[in-house]
Amino acid sequence: MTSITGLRTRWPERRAPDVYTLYYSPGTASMVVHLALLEIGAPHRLELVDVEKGAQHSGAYVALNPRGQVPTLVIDGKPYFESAALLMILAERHPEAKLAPPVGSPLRADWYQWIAFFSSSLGPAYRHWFYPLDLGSAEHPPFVREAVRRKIEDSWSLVDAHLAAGGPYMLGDDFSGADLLALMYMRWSRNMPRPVTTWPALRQFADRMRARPSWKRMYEAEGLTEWAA
Ligand SMILES: N[C@@H](CCC(=O)N[C@@H](CS)C(=O)NCC(=O)O)C(=O)O
Repeated sequence: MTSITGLRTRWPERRAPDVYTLYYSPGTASMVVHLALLEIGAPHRLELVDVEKGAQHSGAYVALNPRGQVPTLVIDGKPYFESAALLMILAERHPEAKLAPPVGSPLRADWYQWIAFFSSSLGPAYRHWFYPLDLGSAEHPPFVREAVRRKIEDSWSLVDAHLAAGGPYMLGDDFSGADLLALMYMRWSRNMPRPVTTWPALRQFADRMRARPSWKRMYEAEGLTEWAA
């Protein structure tokens, strides 16, 4: 339409709703991304990667994710990997969902700190626990297993003390995406020598988070049954 000034009037562009495709495997590192999508209410498509059958190593999947791991999130036609990065990307693209505090705020700094802690300190320890082949053996020698166990449990002791002093959420009073990441890693401890639910503040946090609708919907969609009570 042409206005009286002779300039072409530009109506605000109508953006199609964001549609994401999440390549996932139930209960794995894709869980935090799935939870974030549900918290946001973003339209998304789930594509199952049958990790048990080695589908993550198929040529078609490796073309999307050269690491041959889940998750992969396709955003506007481009695939991205690393669960914590995907969480941060989604938080940034959907500020209204409040998965991240405002940029520049002190809480934003806390948010970065905890996301980096979970993904770069705790995450690799879990990976060592569940994938001894990464270090070259089908089973860890007892001293390695013990060291990895201790690293995971020390991390949870730190988070338990943090929540006890400044909870109920990782950033204090308000829920954020950092809580979704914490919850995913917490669930992975359920069959370990010391499950997180044996720490009092972690137990309370887990119960609070598992009451969220996103948790129930994710459980249904991924067909999970355990650690739901
Ligand atoms: N740092 C990666 C770790 C991803 C990862 O280890 N995914 C596991 C499932 S939890 C996987 O794909 N396992 C299959 C394999 O490595 O073959 C992330 O957080 O996205």
